[in-house]
Amino acid sequence: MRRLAISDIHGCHQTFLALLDQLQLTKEDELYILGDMIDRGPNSILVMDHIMHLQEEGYKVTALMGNHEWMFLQAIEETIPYCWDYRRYQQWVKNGGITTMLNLGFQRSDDLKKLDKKYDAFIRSLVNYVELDKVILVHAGFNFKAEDIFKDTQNMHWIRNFHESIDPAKTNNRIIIHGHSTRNYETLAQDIAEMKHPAINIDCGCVYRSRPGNGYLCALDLDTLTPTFQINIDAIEKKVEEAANS
Ligand SMILES: [Mn+2]
Repeated sequence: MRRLAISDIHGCHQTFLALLDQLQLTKEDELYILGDMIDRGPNSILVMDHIMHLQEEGYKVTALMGNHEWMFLQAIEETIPYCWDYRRYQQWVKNGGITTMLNLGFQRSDDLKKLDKKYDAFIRSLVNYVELDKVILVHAGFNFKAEDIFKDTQNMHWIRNFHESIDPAKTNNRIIIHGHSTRNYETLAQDIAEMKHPAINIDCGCVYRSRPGNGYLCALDLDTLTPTFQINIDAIEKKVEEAANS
């Protein structure tokens, strides 16, 4: 039985499947998806479909909320008629949500009223963090200025550059495993070996295929702290890649 974490798939469905194939995932394993499953990449819907499919088939898959799922949730809430304000919808669309809208065949915020209930339920089922014996899993990280880091949900989705501020007393000496801020895949193994701070960022910028040091999806074994890499194999349309790089 292994425990594995994958983060920031960002709609890269083929790459996700290829990584699962490399891992030869079994129903004994536990797989944690650390958020940002959607937006920017070619097919966010197929990524969500596959995660739901694995869960339905009896695989132990736990999905966490990233800032992109949070923005999507805000955009869905936006369609409630009496709070008619497009800012939150626009925030999501400008931050890569446009690709998810295209996948859904939607063109306007109003169309989100037609969103299949299974996606609505899936987005609302996501958890903000998971505590295991030796590690804590979260999308972005934690705000250690907070009295109780587990109550600051917004920072779990959005925080960057928190490693220097980690207070091990607040995490019970566990290692924080997270994504959200793209990092160079080539230095990941070295960073794990050195472990300057009790945190590991596994977001190797899968969707940013043309950026040096990015374009890989990573699965981290949470017991051995061994990474497995999958190069991005998704056929990303040029316009999507340009939008992702802007
Ligand atoms: Mn993110």
